[in-house]
Amino acid sequence: MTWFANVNKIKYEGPHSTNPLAFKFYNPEEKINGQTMEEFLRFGVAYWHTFTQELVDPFGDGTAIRSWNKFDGMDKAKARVEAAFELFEKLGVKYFCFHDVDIAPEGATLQESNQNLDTIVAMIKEYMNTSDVKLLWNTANNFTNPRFVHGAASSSNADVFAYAAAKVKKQLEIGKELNGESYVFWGGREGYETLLNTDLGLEQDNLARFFQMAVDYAKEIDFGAQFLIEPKPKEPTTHQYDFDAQSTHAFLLKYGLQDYFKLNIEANHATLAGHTFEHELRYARVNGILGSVDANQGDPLIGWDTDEFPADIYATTLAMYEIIKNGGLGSGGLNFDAKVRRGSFEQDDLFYAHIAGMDAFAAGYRIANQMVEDQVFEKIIDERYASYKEGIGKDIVEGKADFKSLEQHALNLKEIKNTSGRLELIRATINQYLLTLYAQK
Ligand code: XUL
Ligand code: CO
Repeated sequence: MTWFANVNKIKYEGPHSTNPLAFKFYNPEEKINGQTMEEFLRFGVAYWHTFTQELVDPFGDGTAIRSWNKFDGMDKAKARVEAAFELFEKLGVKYFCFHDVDIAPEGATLQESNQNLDTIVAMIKEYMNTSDVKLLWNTANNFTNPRFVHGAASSSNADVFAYAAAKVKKQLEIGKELNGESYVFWGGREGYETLLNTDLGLEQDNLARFFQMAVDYAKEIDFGAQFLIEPKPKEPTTHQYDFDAQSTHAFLLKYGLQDYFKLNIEANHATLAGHTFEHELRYARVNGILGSVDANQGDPLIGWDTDEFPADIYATTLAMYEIIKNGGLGSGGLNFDAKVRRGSFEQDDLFYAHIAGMDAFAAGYRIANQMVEDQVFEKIIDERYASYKEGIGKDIVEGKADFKSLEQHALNLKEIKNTSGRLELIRATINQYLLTLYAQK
């Protein structure tokens, strides 16, 4: 059975190809800095958007035409697995990610849900054994079902806390079974809508208790995946507890969890938080907690999480700069937490979308790599902070200054000379790199 009969294996044809079903910038075998693009970029497909999402929006029903929708229940779940591995293979994507409810329908009871999961996980495992596709990360969906109306680990109801724990426990076991390289916690409803009925202190303490229990259980079953928290400022709750990279970091430090978690940074979550994508990546990177990336983009004109496939090369270039400086993503990757637009409802659009996203990051990688080689930003920053390399600046950095020595320095100053930040020049330089991508230097 083939699910994508119109599509053959996608190949790299170079930047001048006019074949819509070919890569223009992503050449999986090509080595950059000693690593193939495939090894460094570690692209992943998000099961929920690609195989489960019906393309609903808050005002309209789903528009997606999907051939597996002729089935129901477990038959649909099995058809999706077949379609998924065909898409992975044709795209040449080596990783995928899922929530429990994406791969198997929830049953009437927890036992039944777990049985459904076991059946599908066995099928996925067989496909994994006969391909080189690996699990980037899995997670428990503790936000869609009405039982999570008041949250999961931060719910006001202890039974819900227990139910959420049971679901994560099962996903940790599945992650181990499928050799998952990372494991994600996105706090879908871990936050609050109004303080008028909320015990914020208890909710945050409980969330930390939940994370600690997950760490303990992973250790108990010897599941070595990197744990990741995915910050998001709002949506669905008004105030999410994992607002952004910095507040999530503070949370981890407060509860002594910093050695067990890194962050999964999502572009559209960064912009919802009022940050740039590169801000979130930079904060995580310089604090040693950049673990993985949900690669997408938002719509600057709409205030919600639109999860578009990334196409903005300016943004992917600045993102790839951070990832290169991070030395790659380790056991993380670039997971397309992205869905085709509601108007792109045909099944083949799934291929166009992934090709667009992979090419956008591959192009960004090539450009950023050239900029790192030429030390573009390093030179600018070195020069801008040169005053900390000698004299009083060196004393400050080396901990040899105090308020008295600083006052003495200030009293002796004849003038303070600042230098220009040269932002316009820097932007023009970035444009040169963007536009001369394939020009020989
Ligand atoms: C929601 C979101 C999730 C997480 C996984 O905004 O990004 O899909 O990536 O639960
Ligand atoms: Co995400």
